[in-house]
Amino acid sequence: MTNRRDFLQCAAAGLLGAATVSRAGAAGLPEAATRSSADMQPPQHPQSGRPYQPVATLNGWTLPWRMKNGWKEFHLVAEPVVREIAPGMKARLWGYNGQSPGPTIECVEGDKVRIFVTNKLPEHTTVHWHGILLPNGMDGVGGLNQPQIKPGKTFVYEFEMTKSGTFMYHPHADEMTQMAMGMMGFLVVHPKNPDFMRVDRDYVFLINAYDIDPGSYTPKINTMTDFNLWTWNSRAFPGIDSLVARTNERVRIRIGNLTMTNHPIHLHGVNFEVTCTDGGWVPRSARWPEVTTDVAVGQMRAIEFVANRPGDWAFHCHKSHHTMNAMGHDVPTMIGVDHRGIVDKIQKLVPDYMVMGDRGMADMGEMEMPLPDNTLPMMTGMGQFGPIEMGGMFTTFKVRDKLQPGDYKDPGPYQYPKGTVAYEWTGELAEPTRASTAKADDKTVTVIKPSGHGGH
Ligand SMILES: [Cu+2]
Repeated sequence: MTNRRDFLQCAAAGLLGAATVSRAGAAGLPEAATRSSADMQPPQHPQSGRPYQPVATLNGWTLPWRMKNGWKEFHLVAEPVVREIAPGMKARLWGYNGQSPGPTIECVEGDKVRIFVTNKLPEHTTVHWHGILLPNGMDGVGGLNQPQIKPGKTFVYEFEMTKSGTFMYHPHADEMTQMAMGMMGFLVVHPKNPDFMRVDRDYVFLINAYDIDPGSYTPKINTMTDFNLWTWNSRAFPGIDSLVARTNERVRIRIGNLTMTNHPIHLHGVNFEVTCTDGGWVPRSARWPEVTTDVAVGQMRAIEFVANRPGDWAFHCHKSHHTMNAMGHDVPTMIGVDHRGIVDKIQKLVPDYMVMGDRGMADMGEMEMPLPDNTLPMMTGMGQFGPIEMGGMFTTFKVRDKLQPGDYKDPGPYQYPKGTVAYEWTGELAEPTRASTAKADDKTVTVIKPSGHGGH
């Protein structure tokens, strides 16, 4: 829950670059609201103007705006920020208005928007408005469409929102560094007709990833694929907000991917359809049912469904390494390795030596090992039945029969009706059918023999 105390009002006088903005005829810059709390701000209904169903940004918030002579004015400040990735770990990132990702910008189809961008980074930047159809000079590719915004300067972007949909913003200047440092945000344009594509709850988040060595705070910006923190809105499970819905509500989840790899996003408990991409709304005749949708690099996918089954449903990236927190990827696979007899000998040489992973890695979910400062356990998060053994890109989608409209608080663990949870069987068991009678510890190669034939 957020309150106004999170917002530190930035006086216009404190900002630089007045000369650069005078062309826009602005008498003073609009408020540059800033926020450092990673709590989700409940959806903000518009203070005035046309109605729409506002979005809920996971562990994020919506940027306030002001109207000035028919223009909707926003103020983004590009700057270094500290982001809590999950309780126990903070990262030094770059973002906008106190956070990475930056605040979500919400407006309405037909709006004329003026976005002031103040650069408080140590190097130049620009902002590109991914997916928005606008005049070429407003597209934000440094060097190609505009000079870069030097440190201390403020630039103005002005364009009309000609279509509704889901878009992203990010720098198009020293992109590799600035995106690896967390500079990105969402831009949602609501349809002019509030009944078009109406949903009851509308969530948004960006997929991002960082490479931060345990014990350190700053991402390694040259990493191309081997990231160790897989995050949604720069948060890792168990630090990611739960999504909630009342039974039978229609829900939309808008997911943008600004990492270096694709993410197959999987939601349990429903069949959904992709209803919008960063190119626009998908016609009804072109949709099909899914339980996983791949969100490729530089893509946005909005999924929609009716939340008709109460419960605590898992919602995660299906690449299993992406539901892990910082871990040594160099840990050898020890399953089946018999340590008996050698542990004592190794411990004489290496007193802290311990056996890990000889029965699989599930023990890691319970193990309480001392961690270096500022890192996260590899597999964390507790459920009502024990460790969930997940980190990274994982959260829960909680559907409840009794939930007030506008209530986005985590309702706690699901109360399962009696007799609806998988249970231990203690009765008689028939002999199970198996592929082979060879024992797994045979030193010979296991051959799966077809049954009922002569064999070979
Ligand atoms: Cu993934």
